[in-house]
Amino acid sequence: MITLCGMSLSNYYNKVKLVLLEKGLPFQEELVKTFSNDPEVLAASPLAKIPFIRLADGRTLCESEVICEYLEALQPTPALLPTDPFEAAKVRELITFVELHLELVARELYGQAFFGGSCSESNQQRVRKQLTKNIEAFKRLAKFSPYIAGDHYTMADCAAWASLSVVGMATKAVLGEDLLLAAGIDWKTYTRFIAERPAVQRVVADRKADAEKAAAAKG
Ligand SMILES: N[C@@H](CCC(=O)N[C@@H](CS)C(=O)NCC(=O)O)C(=O)O
Repeated sequence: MITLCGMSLSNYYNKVKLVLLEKGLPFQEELVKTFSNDPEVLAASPLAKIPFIRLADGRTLCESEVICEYLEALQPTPALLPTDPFEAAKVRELITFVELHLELVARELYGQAFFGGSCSESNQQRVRKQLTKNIEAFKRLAKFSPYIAGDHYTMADCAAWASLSVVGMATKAVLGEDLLLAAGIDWKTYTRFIAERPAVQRVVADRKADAEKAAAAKG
């Protein structure tokens, strides 16, 4: 059985979990926190980033998109990538835009938005400028008709569902304006639509239960 390592607070963890659930692959979860120094964690994920997976024979794999591609190859149905190679590449192109050009740029704001840290005024301005440009570019690719890549649910929806809300909330919290909504990307309606899927509901319920457990433990 596959073991998914990480924590449900992580958007990348939830993206992989969503793919596992959509494909009906049996898996178990193991709590691994970020910034681990554990040699076993570093052997599996050299930058100690989550998520990573461990197979029954002990082999491990990190980087969420690499993991999702492995899962797609392992269990091709239900397909989360089109069979046409070009259309599949278009889905991957969207995932790159969501994760590299939106999420990774917005990530600089997370410390202040979610974890009580701070982001300097100059960094905020830099992030705002870069994100504003990247969001316009993303709009040229994303379809939302009704899914992000068109009329089929794909791996790009797993990535977008997991990341767009975080980008929206972080920009609202730190920059005073949800840059996605301001650019006309109605991620809230899209997220609600995607959340009709049972797999998404399970991910959301688990994340909520884990957050409540963590809050109770803090007292
Ligand atoms: N490119 C990585 C990004 C994963 C990532 O950044 N995970 C975050 C949690 S959401 C993390 O581990 N952060 C701690 C760190 O960067 O050291 C992936 O797709 O798996």
